[in-house]
Amino acid sequence: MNRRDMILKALQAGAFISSVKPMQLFANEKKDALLTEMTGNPLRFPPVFTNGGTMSLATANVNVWPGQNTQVLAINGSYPGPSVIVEKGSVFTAHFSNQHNEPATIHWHGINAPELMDGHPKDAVPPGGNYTYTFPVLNRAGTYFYHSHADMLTAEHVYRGFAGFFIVTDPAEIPLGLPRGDFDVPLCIQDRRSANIPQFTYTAELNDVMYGYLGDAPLINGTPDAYFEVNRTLYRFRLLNGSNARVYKIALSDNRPFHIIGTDGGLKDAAVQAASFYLSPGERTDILVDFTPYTIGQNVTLKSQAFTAPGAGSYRQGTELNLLRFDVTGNTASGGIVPATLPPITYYNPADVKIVRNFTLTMSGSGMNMHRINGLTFVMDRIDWQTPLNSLEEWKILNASNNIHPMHSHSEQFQVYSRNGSTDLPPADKGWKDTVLIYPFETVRLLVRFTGYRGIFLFHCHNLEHEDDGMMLNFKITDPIGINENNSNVAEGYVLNQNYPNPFNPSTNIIFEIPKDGNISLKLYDQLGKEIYTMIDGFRRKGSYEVSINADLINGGLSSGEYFYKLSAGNVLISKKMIVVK
Ligand SMILES: [Cu+2]
Repeated sequence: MNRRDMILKALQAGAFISSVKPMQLFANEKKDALLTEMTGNPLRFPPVFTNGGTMSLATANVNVWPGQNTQVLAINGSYPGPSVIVEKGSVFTAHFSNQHNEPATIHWHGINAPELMDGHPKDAVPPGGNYTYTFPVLNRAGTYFYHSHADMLTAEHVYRGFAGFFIVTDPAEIPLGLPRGDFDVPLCIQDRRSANIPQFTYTAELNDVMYGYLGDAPLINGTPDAYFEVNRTLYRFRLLNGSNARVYKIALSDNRPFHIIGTDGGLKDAAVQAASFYLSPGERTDILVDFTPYTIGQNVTLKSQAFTAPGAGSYRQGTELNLLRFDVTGNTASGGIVPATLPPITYYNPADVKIVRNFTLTMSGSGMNMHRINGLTFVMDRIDWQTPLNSLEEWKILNASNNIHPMHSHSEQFQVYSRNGSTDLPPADKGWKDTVLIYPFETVRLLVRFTGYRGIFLFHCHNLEHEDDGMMLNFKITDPIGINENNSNVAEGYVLNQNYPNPFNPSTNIIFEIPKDGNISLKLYDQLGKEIYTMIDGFRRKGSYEVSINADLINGGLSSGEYFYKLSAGNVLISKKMIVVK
């Protein structure tokens, strides 16, 4: 059944709500065009999450297809989950309440969060349990994502609805003149199976594990046959591929070009014109679309073009799909522009690479654990490699399988350096990334440096069936230069307490004790271990001391981020981490 047949069938069943405008009713269009105009559902938007509030996971019945109940796995009863919108530098907090009958975690995809806030499956919250996620928002402004990351349940949870936007804003970007407010529109693209309408039935069989659980019915922000009324002006669309496995080749139905302005980790360093780009599961791309050339009453459709993957594994991928119809209905101007310049991005220099890691992606055998990285499948408590802080690494990933793999790294963003040796990258690759699509038999080189949190993080395929099949490894970010917030705060009678408040802006206090008279120092370091400020350096009598510092008065003002303070006396060295949040 093609889409038109589906629409007709749905019309016969009375399933669609008419959204006709009088103007469109009387438009002198041929019947086919009028039918298209008359059908569809207005694009929905999830509610905005109130920072500091509760995120409660439970099954819920919602209307995805009008007039029919779909049982979903929802956050606060909403599918997709409520959209988090937080400002860079603020502290994000969500009190997670797991009211579902399976273990669950929330992973903040693309967000740089401490190990215990990252939603690793080892930190699963049991049914009935609660957990508070809280961390300073260190990322650049951009379009991020949150979703389930429960062990071997991620794919089913996400398919059933457990996912949402995590959007970071930054007032510093306002002067760029990008479209804002009603003209800044997040679009989460997912696919479901029309054969199961109205349910999100998830029964992954062998082919689904091999290739991913692919659907034929696209939902945009949970809206089937979605349309969105636009004005004849410039819009920013934040595209998130929240699908389990489907890759989209995004384009407009008339092939009119648009501008790509953002990748996974926020704005690119230039707006680049393009007529299409690939968006694989977990990836985000922000684009500017100008509707000025259209006339009122016209429409144009955001679609996924047919494509063939360069390899044998294009099974059911590459299907042409209509995603979202834009109905041009007004003349209100957004006031937004395509910026001539965007803030620069410093690109890593491959000459600075300290460590090269090779990853080979394979698919072999049948049943469970077909998908492997370096021959391995995921083991919860096995650390597959250690990455030292602050060292630039090259990750050379060879896809030795006949299937598409979108590879995702937790913790900090990376940069794509080359594809099959070519550094002439498509515009959606160039910028900050956390997920990269790797075609069959392709080699992609990434450059990555972790500068912040230590601990255990994940590297995995974001085809969620592949991930749950074990295509995932643990790596541990370690601290070889001796700055470690996890050590004891007591050594040989010396005591260094956690500063308070923490995170802080601009002032904080540090209390320490020394058990005997002698020379001590208390100094502040940045994440690279560079000494940036001396609080005390000299003789002190035995006793307890309190020191206050003001971040605004150090080195012309410290920016948001992690810093370390060390107390040293003879052979004794104690260090703690502090966080500045502007
Ligand atoms: Cu994969």
